[in-house]
Amino acid sequence: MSLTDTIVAISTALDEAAISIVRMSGSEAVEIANKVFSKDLTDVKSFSAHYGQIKDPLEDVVLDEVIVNVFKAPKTYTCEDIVEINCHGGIVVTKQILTLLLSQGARMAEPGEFTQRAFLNGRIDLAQAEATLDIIEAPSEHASQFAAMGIAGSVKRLIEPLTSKMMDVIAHIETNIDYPEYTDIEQLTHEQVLPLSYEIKDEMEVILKRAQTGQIVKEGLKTVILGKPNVGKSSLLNALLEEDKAIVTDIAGTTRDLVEGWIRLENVSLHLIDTAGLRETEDVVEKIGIDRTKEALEKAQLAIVVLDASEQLDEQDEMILDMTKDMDRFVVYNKSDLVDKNNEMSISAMLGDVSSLVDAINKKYQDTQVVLNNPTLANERQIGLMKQAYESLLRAIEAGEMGIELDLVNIDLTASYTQLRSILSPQGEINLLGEIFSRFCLGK
Ligand SMILES: Nc1nc2c(ncn2[C@@H]2O[C@H](COP(=O)(O)OP(=O)(O)OP(=O)(O)O)[C@@H](O)[C@H]2O)c(=O)[nH]1
Ligand SMILES: [Mg+2]
Repeated sequence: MSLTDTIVAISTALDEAAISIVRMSGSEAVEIANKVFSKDLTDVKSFSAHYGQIKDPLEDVVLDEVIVNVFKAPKTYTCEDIVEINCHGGIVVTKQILTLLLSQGARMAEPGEFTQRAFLNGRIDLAQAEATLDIIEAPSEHASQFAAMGIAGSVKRLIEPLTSKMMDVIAHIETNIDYPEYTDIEQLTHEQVLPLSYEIKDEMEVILKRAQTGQIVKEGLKTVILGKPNVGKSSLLNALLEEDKAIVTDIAGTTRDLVEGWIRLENVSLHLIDTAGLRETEDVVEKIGIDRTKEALEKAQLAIVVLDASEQLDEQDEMILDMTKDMDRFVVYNKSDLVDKNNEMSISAMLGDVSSLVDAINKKYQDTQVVLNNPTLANERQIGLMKQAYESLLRAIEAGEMGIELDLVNIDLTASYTQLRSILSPQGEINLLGEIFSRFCLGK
């Protein structure tokens, strides 16, 4: 697969719609378009739109009336010539146009290949490429907001100050070792290297902590609604979602399977899971449901334990409170409309009165606002590399504190640096020597 061949794909969802877009990228994009379009696009301006017809040159039939957008290299998404054909959104006509372009010399693009070219041609870094996928797949508004920051290069802005500081130290140590004759470059000492390392370590800790909160914001907080049968768990799910998602009846044991839904609160998105009420039962189906409840609880990041405010707590309630005592949880008293005495966490799912719970959740996750407004690592790959870089740095610090020679300390510093840089570029592309020597003008 050469980078210069011209690729084509249907960029919009293949479904009946007002418009579909068939996109080509590559050095022959304009030439291929010229073979099938009623106007010559050779000398048109970049970022221009052209109305005309798509014709099959062999059969001389018009397939569709279209608008063609032309973007000329290098200032395009892929850094190559791009031609986008905006046709009518019929499935048949869109496919016909694609087939026609393939027959005229374009190659079917692999999944993600347009973005891959943007990356290979140096227009975006690895983190931006990932963010492009993230914005398409974003399950929530928060996730989408995150991805948008990623596309704008926020991860790079996060990483580069760290790598830059680290490279200052690495290059200096390397120079001391390799060119001791350059007496005008001072010899670094442990007393200079260690404070700088501590500084970088502290910054990494902040980034890692934010990243964890970021993952919660992005994926939604996995929240299990738990309680014995009939306390109003499904009613609470429905009240939070403001729709009748789960079946509600006055029969204990109504919910048998997990019922899921998503909501965006002010500070956090919740991935809500309504569960089968926990109790001893001989019913086979209900038993399976209860097993699923327990599995869901193991994976959950937050539990909402629902109690019935109109009844005394019983053994089952106590058992559920005990099961969740070590995790993040909220305990709510539902059916508060049936009693006079209200406490802080009183709600009435039936009446849609759940504001005390929503307020408490927003309060607990108020930090997420900071995360949302600042660059954050976007996914497990990036977080994994940051953790590796952090651990390498800790090893370097430990060695430094023990007074081990700086050239040995530098091995772990360099490892940490490379791990950090791999967040933005594949390891193979990191030219360590080049980066070291670009710092010092040694050719004097
Ligand atoms: N008065 C009052 N009744 C409620 C409230 N919430 C739920 N109920 C009633 O309690 C009964 C059980 O509600 P569900 O939401 O099905 O309870 P559940 O906990 O999901 O029950 P299972 O799925 O069987 O475990 C229904 O008759 C609801 O109308 C409330 O806030 N106030
Ligand atoms: Mg239920």
